[in-house]
Amino acid sequence: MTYRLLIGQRSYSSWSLRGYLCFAMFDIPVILEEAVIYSPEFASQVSAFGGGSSVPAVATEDGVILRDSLSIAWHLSETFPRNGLLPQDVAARAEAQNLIAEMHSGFGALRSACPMNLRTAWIGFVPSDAVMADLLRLEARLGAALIKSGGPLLFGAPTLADAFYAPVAIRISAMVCQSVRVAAYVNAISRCQ
Ligand SMILES: N[C@@H](CCC(=O)N[C@@H](CS)C(=O)NCC(=O)O)C(=O)O
Repeated sequence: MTYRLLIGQRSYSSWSLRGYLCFAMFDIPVILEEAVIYSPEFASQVSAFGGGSSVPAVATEDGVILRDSLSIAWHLSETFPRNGLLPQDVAARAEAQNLIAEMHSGFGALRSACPMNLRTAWIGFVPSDAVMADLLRLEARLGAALIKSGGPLLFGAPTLADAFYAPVAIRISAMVCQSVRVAAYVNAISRCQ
């Protein structure tokens, strides 16, 4: 089965990077197509692909278009149960699903204050109270998973949880100081494909 994946620039689009990592980290073959977000052609590129209004989008061989990073993640984890997309252990798997869902629906203050741009770093970024609350929650979530698994990634070996947290972990590392444990995670995830 060969999938087609439509994404935007991975340096500027965290959701595109997540969609890409859902395939790349687990050796799932995919044909990559790239749209240019923030360009006048973007909407027509997504619509020509058969998507909704955003990237990532995936075309399956059955002619279904997956229009959201979460549906892409769930579909691939069900279709490739042997590729290790989620932890084998039932409790760890539930925790990974929790983390993925929370990244998908939460961390709004952090998301809007720290827009994705992996091509630059900021000096003197001062987080607002709301951003700091998100950062503390993020650090608590990552820290708890890393203590339990022993690292270097959230559940030891790479899982979809890393695919979902990598973009935010890497981008906040360029803005704010974090605990040694989370900094080590950022280091580990940066070395993954
Ligand atoms: N909930 C969506 C969010 C995707 C998203 O917001 N993608 C952005 C790029 S990072 C996008 O395509 N924005 C263009 C638009 O919405 O018009 C997902 O998880 O896939």
